[in-house]
Amino acid sequence: MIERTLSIVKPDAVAKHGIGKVLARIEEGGLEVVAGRFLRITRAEAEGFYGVHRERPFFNDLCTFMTSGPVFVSVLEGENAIARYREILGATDPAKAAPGTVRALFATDIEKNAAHGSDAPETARIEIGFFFPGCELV
Ligand code: IDP
Ligand code: MG
Repeated sequence: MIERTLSIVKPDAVAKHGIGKVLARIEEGGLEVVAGRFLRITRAEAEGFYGVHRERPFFNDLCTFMTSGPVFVSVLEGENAIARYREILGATDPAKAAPGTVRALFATDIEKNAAHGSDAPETARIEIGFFFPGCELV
């Protein structure tokens, strides 16, 4: 099934000049970039975006990290894009991420883990609408 998913190249990977390297893996992985924005996330946006994690002990630090520098947010499209992009990213904890994945290559630790990918169709739809409010899914 052709899907769309939301990608964020997080502040740590942007600071390491990793935007192009992540995009290269996306494109080599058979996914297409169909929308993109370079921006600095506000505190309120970070808290809203990661609202499902509000009760987790790492929530405050995560929001501080996500607002610490610019990010590159994009919409990816392709066959099974949601699962495929999460394969390209690797596990949340870079210590557990498969060799060659974005997080194995570029992440610093479980928090500063280089990039975000949506985890399911419903969250992808919500997350895409969060940063690309005019972008209707067909
Ligand atoms: P995911 O990004 O692989 O879907 P989630 O469990 O949804 O992982 O967590 C969202 C983000 O919160 C992670 O990408 C990471 O930046 C951060 N995070 C997750 N677990 C921890 C933790 O145990 N300590 C610190 N930060 C964490
Ligand atoms: Mg997640």
